[in-house]
Amino acid sequence: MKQLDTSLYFITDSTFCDEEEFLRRVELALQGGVSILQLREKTDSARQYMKLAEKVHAIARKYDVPLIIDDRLDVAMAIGAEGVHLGQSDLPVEAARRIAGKDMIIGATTKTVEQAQEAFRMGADYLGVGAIYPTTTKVKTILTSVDTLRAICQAVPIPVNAIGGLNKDNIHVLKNTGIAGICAVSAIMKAQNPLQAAAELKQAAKDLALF
Ligand code: TZP
Ligand code: MG
Repeated sequence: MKQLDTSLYFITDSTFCDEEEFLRRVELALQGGVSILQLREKTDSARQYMKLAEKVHAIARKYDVPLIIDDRLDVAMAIGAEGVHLGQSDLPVEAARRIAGKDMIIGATTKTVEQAQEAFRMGADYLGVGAIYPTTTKVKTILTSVDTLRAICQAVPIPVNAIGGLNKDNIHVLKNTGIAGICAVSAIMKAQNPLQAAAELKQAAKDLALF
């Protein structure tokens, strides 16, 4: 059985810096206590995605943190990543599970109780739910209320993470929702010091007893 710690789920964004700085920031975030890492690339070719994923995987391994590849099961499998994250227009979880086998961590984005229950039934290991707040990260999403987030947490027995515009100063709204963790892109990726930002986010969640 996979032991999954989604408490501090860091998602990358490589669009605003060069590769060296990107990899440096990813490593700092890992040093700051990230528990699970997602490589999220939108514009690259499969080959570029794979090359970058290999580099990120080598770093994540040093910290014993699982690497999840956004959208692309082929890339995840090609580099031996620990998991894949699928949106509502990506490969269905059921198909991904059939191809990848039982050990691959499969995450799914869901915005309603129905989507969440379906993703669970199809074999998802965890869910991402949001956007809780408006986000500056490039993504096609709509806002999800905290009430819907709470209802999803109650409806499925797998870890549910909140996502979207989250930072240490606004995560208090997630108290008593039943989430297993928080996802963050900008709050860590674009921080002056990603190590400190990750550590502070982790501490804020702990202080608030969010999960
Ligand atoms: N899905 C919903 S919101 C979002 C994704 C990928 C982006 C979250 O980024 P940030 O910078 O933490 O708001
Ligand atoms: Mg995606």
